[in-house]
Amino acid sequence: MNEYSEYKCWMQERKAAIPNTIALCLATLCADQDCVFAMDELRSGLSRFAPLAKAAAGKLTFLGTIAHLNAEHGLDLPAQKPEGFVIRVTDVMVIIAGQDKAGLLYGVHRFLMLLAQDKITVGIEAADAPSVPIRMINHWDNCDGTVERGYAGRSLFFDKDRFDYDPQRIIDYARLLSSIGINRLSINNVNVRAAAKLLITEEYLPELAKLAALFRPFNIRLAISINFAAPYLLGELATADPLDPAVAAWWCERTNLIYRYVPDLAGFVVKADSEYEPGPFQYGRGHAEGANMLAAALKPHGGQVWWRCFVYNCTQDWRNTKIDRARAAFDHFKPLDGQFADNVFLQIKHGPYDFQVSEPVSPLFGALSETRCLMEVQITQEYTGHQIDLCFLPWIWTKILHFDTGYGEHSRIEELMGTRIQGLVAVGNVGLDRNWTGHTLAQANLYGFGRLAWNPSLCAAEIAEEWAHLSFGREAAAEIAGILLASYPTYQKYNAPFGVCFMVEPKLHYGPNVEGYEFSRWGTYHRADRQAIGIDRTECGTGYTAQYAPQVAAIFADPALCPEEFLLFFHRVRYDFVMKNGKTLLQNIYDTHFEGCDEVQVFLKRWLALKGSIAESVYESVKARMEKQLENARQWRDVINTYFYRHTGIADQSGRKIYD
Ligand code: GCV
Repeated sequence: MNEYSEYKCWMQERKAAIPNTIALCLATLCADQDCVFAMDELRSGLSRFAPLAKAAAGKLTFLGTIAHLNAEHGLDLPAQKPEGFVIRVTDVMVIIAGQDKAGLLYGVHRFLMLLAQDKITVGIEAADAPSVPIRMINHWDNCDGTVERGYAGRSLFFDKDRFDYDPQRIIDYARLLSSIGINRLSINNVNVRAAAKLLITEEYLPELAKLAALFRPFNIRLAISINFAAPYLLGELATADPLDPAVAAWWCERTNLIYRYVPDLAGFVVKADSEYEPGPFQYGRGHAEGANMLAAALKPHGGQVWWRCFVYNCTQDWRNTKIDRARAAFDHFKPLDGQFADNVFLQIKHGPYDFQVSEPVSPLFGALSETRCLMEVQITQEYTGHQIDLCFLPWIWTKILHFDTGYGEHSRIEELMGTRIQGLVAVGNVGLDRNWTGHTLAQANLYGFGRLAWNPSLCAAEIAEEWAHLSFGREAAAEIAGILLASYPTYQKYNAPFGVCFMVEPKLHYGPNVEGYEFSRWGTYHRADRQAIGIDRTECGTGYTAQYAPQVAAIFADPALCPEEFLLFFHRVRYDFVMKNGKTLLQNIYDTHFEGCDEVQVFLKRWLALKGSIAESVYESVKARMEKQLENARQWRDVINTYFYRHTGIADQSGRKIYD
């Protein structure tokens, strides 16, 4: 690789000769109309590889659907699952075949990615298909151009209450997303406020249609977040009661109108009865009633409802130790299991709280047996460093995917993907910044999300190496992947200790504020005093552990067995509690905070050593962010250590500096 562009992410130019050159002559032998777009993508993708384009004597390239190529050209390509593909390279030909049109496109992208990693060789036969049908990004973009929890500039889609975008940039974004298998995208914030309420009116629908047309060829169907109260917010009815026939009829008509403009709209994302958003509770109705009413309107059009389970009491009294926010999603939705229409998907955050740095997997995934759901993760780094601090999220997502819910056979989350769990959805991390993600290395999180949604069995190291190779070339890849892979454990060390959540600056959610959420209404307490910290969530406490399968509950409920990263999430523990390494909880808090900060210093040194081996622009921008990260880690270290030192009066055994 000689030219590096932050804009091109993992689709860099590779003008230098590739060792095992596969020469292609771009005459497709497949007459299938569906091939044209994939062919163009292949052609433009190959233009990144100069020697290939110039190849005189090339191989013949077959592109098409598997059925078509087998029937017309006597091939024996094995059938794949929907959206799957086969890549076959022989002495005389290259075949890229899709199970369907989408699969063909994904096959083209995989071919290009393998080529860029020097992995296309004669004799290769690669077949692959996604594990789940829904691989979605949720944008939290507002129509005024701001992005809720966005750390990469303003919205790609909106400005000043209008659709406002550069079509070429949208096409480039769509290409990036389709190269990693994303097939759904919701464009607006789940908090549907101000002008966003009007996205479902004819004032905005023609523009929505134009945007959808840009994504469509890339097999990406758009979705929108809707406001449950739209019938009265738009001034057309006096109520939004889901059981009122006039409301149901209103949604049917409105949905019909939307589909006249966007016939392949994927559906509606709904945040209802959550953090002050309206919902069925307002009318004494349940969530199944609300979701099913919308599902009925979408059904004739093949649309779906993604109904978020982020429903909890956000006006809690901190004095009340009986209410436990962690219980909320299960308590609300488990009793409704089996009551949802077949085009409703419960969209469940991966943990019971809210994208915290260390929280267990939500018990709802294992417990729901009759309801389809999606797992929601956050690529945007709301609690994981705002795309200032380096935090490679596939590291944690793979751990989540390996979690064994303990319900029945094949009960690990990754095994439920494709059955009860029908998809992965993530809050996106992209904005108008030239490098898309603010921190250039945060591109790896977007890439990793797509790869895991496609194949939840991939490991974090594989993803890091693949991404680093594609983005920076083979030489720097191992070192950059190494830094990425160390980054989450490091972030965990200097953040809130051992499964305590929300020790962050209120509203901003960056930097430490130990008691920032301690006396608030959000249900986010650690209740540290002079002797102990943490919440007892066992049967003797809030009873949250009982939401898990019995054998899983037994592990979480026993402080000796509970994974230490969640110790204070599940237990109230004295500072002199002895942990697995033989040291007290307090000493472990001190140690991890000193270590975390030291490790950031090491990242910076490792990065500085890469000078000259990666493009100057990315070298400098990442260096600047790492310097800020170091300041943040120091602040965390000192605030946390001082807080616990002041509470306990017990000094660090190693005599390191703790401010008093
Ligand atoms: C879109 C957290 C975030 C909010 C977000 C909410 C949600 O509370 O801080 O910004 O709102 O989650 O997921 O709905």
